[in-house]
Amino acid sequence: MNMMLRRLSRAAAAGLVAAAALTAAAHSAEAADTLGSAAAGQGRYFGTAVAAGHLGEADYTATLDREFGSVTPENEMKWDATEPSRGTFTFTSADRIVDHAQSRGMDVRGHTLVWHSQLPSWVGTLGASDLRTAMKDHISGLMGHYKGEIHSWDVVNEAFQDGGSGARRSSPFQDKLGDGFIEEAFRAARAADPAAKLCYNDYNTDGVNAKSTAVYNMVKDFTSRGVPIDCVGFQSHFNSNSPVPSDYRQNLQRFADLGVDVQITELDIEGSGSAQAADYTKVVQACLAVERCTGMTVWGVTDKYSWRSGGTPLLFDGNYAEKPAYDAVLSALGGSGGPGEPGGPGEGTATCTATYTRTADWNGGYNGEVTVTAGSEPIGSWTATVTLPARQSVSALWNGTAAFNGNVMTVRPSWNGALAAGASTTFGFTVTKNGSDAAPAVGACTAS
Ligand code: 9MR
Repeated sequence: MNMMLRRLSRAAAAGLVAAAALTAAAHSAEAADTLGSAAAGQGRYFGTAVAAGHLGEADYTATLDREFGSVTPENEMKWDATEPSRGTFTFTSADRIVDHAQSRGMDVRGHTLVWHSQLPSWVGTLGASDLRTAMKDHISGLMGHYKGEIHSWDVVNEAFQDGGSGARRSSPFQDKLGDGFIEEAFRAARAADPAAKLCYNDYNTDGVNAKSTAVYNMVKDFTSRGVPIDCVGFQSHFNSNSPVPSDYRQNLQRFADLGVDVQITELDIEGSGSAQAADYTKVVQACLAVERCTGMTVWGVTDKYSWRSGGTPLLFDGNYAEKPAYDAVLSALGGSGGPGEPGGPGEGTATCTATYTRTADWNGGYNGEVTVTAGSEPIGSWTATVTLPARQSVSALWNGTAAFNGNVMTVRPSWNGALAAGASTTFGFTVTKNGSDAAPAVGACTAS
């Protein structure tokens, strides 16, 4: 089998393929009443920022692995971390996070490709033409390394100024390449990894205001001219100076109405107790009310490692105890009933069905999509098998993790394991025909 998937080749190098797939399945089946599984039951992901340096702490990883379906490397994919000198890429810390996530069946958000901050000094010394080349090389080098492994990338981060001007922020990119750098970055990103959702990400854009309207106008311009953009990230760092806006949902909805997904990308809310819990509820409810709000990420696992640790803005305290804000989020996500409890996966007979369609076709290959639908009970996880005709091979897979045995591909969920009764999810894959145009056979779906 000609496997070109990075996720499998990197795992195979560590001798982890089979073990990783089994761990992911076992984990998903157990994690019925957690943030990640409750959000998945609503068709959303629930993620967290992760720092590679904390993965060795048992309580940190236990909380991460139990609760979250998606991870965002907090600093490890930034330009200073990945290309400290021109053309020399270092992925060690980011790989640690991606490997950890994949071995537990979690998905990964990429953060971030082009940003004025955490930028190595060599970038600022380049002239316009060299800077343009360096920006595109950075995008293709970083996205290429993780091709097919990242569900959404923050392509450009924080390119607009605060305040009422709606102007772009000064940066080497803005100052030397002008407004067009954003569009150039998105085009380069689409070419580097066509399967990844491409997001513009910013802060203080959570309500309707001059800054968010400037971003809105850019997205509107992009979608009208066919510039590739799929999503807008709303960082959502809130405190008493910057509270959850009353028009938060309305603002998310106006972006969604442009035809892009919206994501809450760096959520944290300073405070404590029931007031903090109520604010978290507002945010979750706003996302759930907007059909194109595809997921939420909190900016860290525990208060003690938050960039605003003094403001205790997260869902777990410094001892990893669940705060009232945690209960509020879980409840707003509809979480109730652990495995075997009323309403929880495993209570009755969990079943699912899998159906296959070919979604694209060209001379040398095709894309297939399998829709997995839960039966009359909610499910915590699923497994579907796809048997490939002789000679065909899989070159990419998304929204699932695969293990191969000869020509049989066993697919388990990445972020999309838990499904409400009757709800569906899909996974997709690209096949190289190698001269055979026959259709693959999709076997029975099993649920737990
Ligand atoms: O949480 C990140 C912190 O560890 C870094 O020191 C900081 C450096 O700028 O970046 C923090 O993350 C930021 C994110 O990348 C972009 N949006 C604002 C976040 C909080 O500052």
